Amino acid sequence: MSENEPTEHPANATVSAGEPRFLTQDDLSVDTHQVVAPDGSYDADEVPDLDDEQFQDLYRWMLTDRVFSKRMVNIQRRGELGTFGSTRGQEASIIGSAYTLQPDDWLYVGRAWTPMFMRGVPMKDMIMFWRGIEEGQQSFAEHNCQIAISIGSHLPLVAGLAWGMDLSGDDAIATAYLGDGATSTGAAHEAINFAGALEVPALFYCQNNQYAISLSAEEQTGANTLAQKALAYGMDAIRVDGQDVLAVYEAVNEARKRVRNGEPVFVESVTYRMDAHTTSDDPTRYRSDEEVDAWEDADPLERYREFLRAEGLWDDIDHDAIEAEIDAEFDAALEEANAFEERGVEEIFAHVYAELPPDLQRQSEEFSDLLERRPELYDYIEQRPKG
Ligand SMILES: Cc1ncc(C[n+]2csc(CCOP(=O)(O)OP(=O)(O)O)c2C)c(N)n1
Ligand SMILES: [Mg+2]
Repeated sequence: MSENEPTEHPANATVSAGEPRFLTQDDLSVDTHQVVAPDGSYDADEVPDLDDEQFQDLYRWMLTDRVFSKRMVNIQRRGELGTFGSTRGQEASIIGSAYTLQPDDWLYVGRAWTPMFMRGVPMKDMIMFWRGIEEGQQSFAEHNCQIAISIGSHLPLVAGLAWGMDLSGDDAIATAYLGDGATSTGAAHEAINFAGALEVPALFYCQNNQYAISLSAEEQTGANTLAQKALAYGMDAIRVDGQDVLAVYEAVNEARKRVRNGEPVFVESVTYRMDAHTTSDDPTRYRSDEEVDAWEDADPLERYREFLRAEGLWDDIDHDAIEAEIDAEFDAALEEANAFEERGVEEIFAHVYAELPPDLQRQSEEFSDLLERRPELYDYIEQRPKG
């Protein structure tokens, strides 16, 4: 046998002799899919097949996402919300992907709120969710969607949901949005492995927004890209420019078709979180102004506006009027959320079990007794976080 010449192995793998050859990161070259370049140029033949109304729709939803984040941060600053995680900078990544999903698809999100509105969830319920009020989540569930706050916890659920959908022959998929940080959780490995091994209709949409709170993506992993992680689990992957809404739409639309055919897919969307992780975070402590300015230049709405102008669609879009409509929708939603009735503190025992297990039943009774005996304790209980 000559050196390094591959021969057929009885186990059906090729073997090689001579110097041991290691697989390296460099064996893999991962491209980033793009339709519209940062300078706004594009090849007209490569534009995804959407009609004018859909192109305009994408803009409206991206603007909705931006306005919603701005308003939520503002009301938090006024003391009307506990905390909030802004999505400014990630609008193309969020909208381009969610636009491909169908109402029966299950959607479990990380940092992405507008996809819920796209499915019919009222803004009021999202405000309530961020105030810690459970009722908000009831309407999420009615629209086949939920938010995972515990990082990565939703990934095995989505793999399981997809398995169930497959077994019952549903014409739909299960989708998980996750962050760069979530790819380091044990749950991500279990879920992606499970989905890859069982070929369930699960789509993993990873928004690499360069940070997991203060930990940069480079510090997060030794892998060159997040997309390549999926390959180890036998799952196909694509990396896409998350500032380019058309590229995201196209990549995820193709991914969804594959997933529907029982080929799970992992998508890495390369984007940036322009604001703080949440309103409780101070990003100036871990990233430079130069870096933020560079990404400000990669604004996804601006890039998409260049495209719309070139296509002659911008003249039909009244940006100011759309923004005013979204603001009015937010005002109405806030008013409704503010009108929500004050909660009973006993409710900490509600919502998880249809029938309270004996232990919790006992605690619930003790708690009620205590409050009856010492009503002054109410002074120390902060009810729902209106402020
Ligand atoms: C299991 C768990 N550990 C820690 C946290 C605290 N935490 C909240 S968000 C976050 C970082 C998430 O980063 P990433 O997955 O990149 O999502 P992003 O917030 O950037 O969208 C952490 C550690 C949590 N919510 N859940
Ligand atoms: Mg992140």
